[in-house]
Amino acid sequence: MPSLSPAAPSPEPSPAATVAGDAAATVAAAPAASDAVAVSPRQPAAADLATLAARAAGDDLLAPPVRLDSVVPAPERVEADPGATFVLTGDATIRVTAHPGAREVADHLAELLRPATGFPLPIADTLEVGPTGTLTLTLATTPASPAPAPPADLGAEGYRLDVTATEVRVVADTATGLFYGVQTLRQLLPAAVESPTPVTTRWALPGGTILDRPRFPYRGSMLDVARHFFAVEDVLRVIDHLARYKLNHLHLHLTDDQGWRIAVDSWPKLAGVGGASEVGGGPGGHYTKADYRRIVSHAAARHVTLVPEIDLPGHTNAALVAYPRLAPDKLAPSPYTGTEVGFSYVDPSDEQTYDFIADVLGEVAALTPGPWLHIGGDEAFKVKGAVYTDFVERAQRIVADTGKAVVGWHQLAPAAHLDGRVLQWWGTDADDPTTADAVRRGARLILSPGNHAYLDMKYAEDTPIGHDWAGLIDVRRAYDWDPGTHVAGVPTTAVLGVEAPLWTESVTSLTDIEFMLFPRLPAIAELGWSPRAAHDWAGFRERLAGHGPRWSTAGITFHRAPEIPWPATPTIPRQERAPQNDPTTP
Ligand code: TNX
Repeated sequence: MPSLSPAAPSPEPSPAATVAGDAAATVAAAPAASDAVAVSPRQPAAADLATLAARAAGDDLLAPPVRLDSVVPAPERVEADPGATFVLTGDATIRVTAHPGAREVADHLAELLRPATGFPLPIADTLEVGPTGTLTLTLATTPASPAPAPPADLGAEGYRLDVTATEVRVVADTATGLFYGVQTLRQLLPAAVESPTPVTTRWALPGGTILDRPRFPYRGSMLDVARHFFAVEDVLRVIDHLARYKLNHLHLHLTDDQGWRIAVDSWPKLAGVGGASEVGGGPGGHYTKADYRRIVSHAAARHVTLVPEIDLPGHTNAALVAYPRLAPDKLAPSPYTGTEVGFSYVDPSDEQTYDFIADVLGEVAALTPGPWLHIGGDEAFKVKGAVYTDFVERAQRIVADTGKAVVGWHQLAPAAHLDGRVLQWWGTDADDPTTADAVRRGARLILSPGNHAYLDMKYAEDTPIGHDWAGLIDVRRAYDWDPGTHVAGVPTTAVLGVEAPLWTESVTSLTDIEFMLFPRLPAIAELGWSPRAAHDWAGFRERLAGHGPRWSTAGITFHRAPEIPWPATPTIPRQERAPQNDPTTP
């Protein structure tokens, strides 16, 4: 199918469409390849071009800045100053505290803004205000900083953002705080900022002050790379999606019955043999240690901590295919490509099993800078009672020996407490005395209730992929619950945070991943970040709606959930781009 041509047919696609305001942002499509020759039936009329020119001239009525209170997740405090719009221009500079972490954030900001604006945005390691509009990133803890200390205790992740007519200033105590200030700054620019190619528009930011910090320290998502394997590039893109919404943990479900996805030098057949399968009979795959380090470093640059999961004692068929001596009957099972659970387990009565666990967890811990090791523990239906708790207690001690803290699904609850132990709640009834008791004994909880936070659940009956065993999860259901009070008998103080898992039995591509993440991931992100007092479905759906054009412009697939008032599709002609948005829409 031929591409629609740009406005003036020419062998070279026009470098940028002219856009203004959120609703029109998606016209900033990537240039088509050399086949842009056909005269399009959707060529703009002269009147359209005149409107575009008027908008580009900067008429605030046609292209008002984004609202200061439109940020997702909702900030703790927002004070708009409608008289003080800042307009980013080609001679703007980025000024940053001379500090390596802050400098990295400044580089990140420049990388976010340069493609769409086409501005050079040079970075200076000085806080002296330049002659023109500047973007300033200040680490308040640096003694040389001339900035006043932030008025509130911003903590390890908070920031203050001030937008005046002459400057945009982010102040934080840490580079992480600056990074989150930059994510907010990005959302205050027109949606066209997401364009991978230059766009001519008025780069206005709304005036005022935002003071912000998270409600919970752990905000995450999980990607199951075991049921289907996903390339490193896909994982990096998911990390970018998390960072956009101030999520700071990526839990990688690295092993399951259908595949073992991480290279382990001391047990090489785990990845080499156990990695060569996946649901549906595809080729599978695994991450080399170099691959995994790439993921770790990309995550670190986005202030995301990796949480690797080696699921034990169940969900281990792939390991048993590679090393039958770990199996209770010492016989090699067939590779598994179905979607049943609960049938496989490593032999809890054989010492070799604990050598295997120590070797694997030791190598994974050495590759992982973050403090956590996740040992699964779910659905080990054939390892019961004391055999199960004894196994878990040994595995927990092996984790502690690596210097990491244990995370496990809430089935770990009956086992003895160990310092720093974290349980991940994935139940659907929110009432589990065993989990509440483990919390009383010192465990903290990550909230992933299956009926609210499971992103592999279908949105609606007709969602083409996904499960429904925990119910249908539309955006409202993903949003309307409180992690702080969700599980009976678990106080807010014991809640470490929230995580939205994506199991991938039916998810086979990056497009599928994004379709299940968006728009529910921002809902979970808001539960993890925003103060409970800001919780408001009516306001959230309005704010979320403004992100549709951002995702379209960035080429991110999303589900056009009917309960969100998405802005109308722009009427301005645009070039065809890769299929996007809702695969259910013809
Ligand atoms: C339950 S949730 C599982 C996974 C499946 C998922 C599908 C959990 C800890 N275990 O093995 O993939 O359901 O929704």
